Amino acid sequence: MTRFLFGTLTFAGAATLGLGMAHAQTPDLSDPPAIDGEVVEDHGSHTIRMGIGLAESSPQYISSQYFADILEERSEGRLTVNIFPNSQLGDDVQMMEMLQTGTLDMSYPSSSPATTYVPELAAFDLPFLLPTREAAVAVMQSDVAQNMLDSFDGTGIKALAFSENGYRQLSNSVRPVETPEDVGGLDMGGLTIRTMENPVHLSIWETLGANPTPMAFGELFSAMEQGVVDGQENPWSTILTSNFYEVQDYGSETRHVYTPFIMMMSERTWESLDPAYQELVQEAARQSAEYEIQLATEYDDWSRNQLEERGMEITRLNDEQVAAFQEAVQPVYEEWAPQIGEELISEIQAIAEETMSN
Ligand code: TK8
Repeated sequence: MTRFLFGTLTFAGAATLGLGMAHAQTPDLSDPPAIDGEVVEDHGSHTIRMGIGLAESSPQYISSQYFADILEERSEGRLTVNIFPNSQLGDDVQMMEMLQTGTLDMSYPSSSPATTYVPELAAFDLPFLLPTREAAVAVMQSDVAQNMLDSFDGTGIKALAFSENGYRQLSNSVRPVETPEDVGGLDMGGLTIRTMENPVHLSIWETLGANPTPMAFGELFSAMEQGVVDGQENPWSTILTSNFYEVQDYGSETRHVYTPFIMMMSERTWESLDPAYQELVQEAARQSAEYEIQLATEYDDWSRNQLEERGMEITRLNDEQVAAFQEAVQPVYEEWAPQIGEELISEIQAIAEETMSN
């Protein structure tokens, strides 16, 4: 336990002080919950390779490190997790394929590119479906979400837990965006926007009059740098920790989609683990996912403020402007709700509404 605490403090300290005078690299982050639970007896040693898309300063990485700490602590060092950040092993789509073939043990993609395995996940891609984080978290912790995780059975992927990628915000290098017309351009020409590899997202940006270009996350920075695309959309924390602000002058607080992450393991790796280790992995995934949501929450507004401090021009939309975007993307519902399932969408809306009436 002492060793763990020391490790954590050192890490947090380095993260806070590391980048010197100019800017803090992380907000004041909650410490991870103490690691409790029994030590799992010896069932052999495993080294688990985990590839993630985001950078070392992201909530995704910091919480994955906590996952690794739980496994290591509770297996007395027999389970080791090596985390490879920054899409260095591949993008979300490639890493999921690697999980299927067993060439990678774990990954942490967005739910959006995983709709090729579990189509119901596309419910999360519907614009403005989850108006508050509380609603989003309640949905991710619901039976509806657990069913989606269970639906990975047989794909070669064991889906362990949902956590938060977060509310997506639009950034671009061309002009401030306040209205759908600013995206679609009319006489200005629509913005070329990189989207995730997901058909609902494609439909959102087509409907708004942009030129959507699906692209792997790992290629995005240089695509923006070289002007191949004008913009992209991701949570403020990603725009900050992946340094997108260096090549994007404008941001708009659109909050158009709440994207979950899903922590995943290769079914081959899962099956190679003793049931006692499986239980530990599942528990650690849940605990670290919960911690990730907390970190993502702490990062969100702080990241936006950091981006402003670093010179990004950020437009906060008023209620009318948000309503104009909601109105403009209505055709996306008409196109996709029947395919995703009206009943599923109603169930999700009911869970969301319950949190908001409390
Ligand atoms: C990271 C991705 C990313 C996602 C995207 O692996 O592709 O834009 O939001 O953060 O999952």
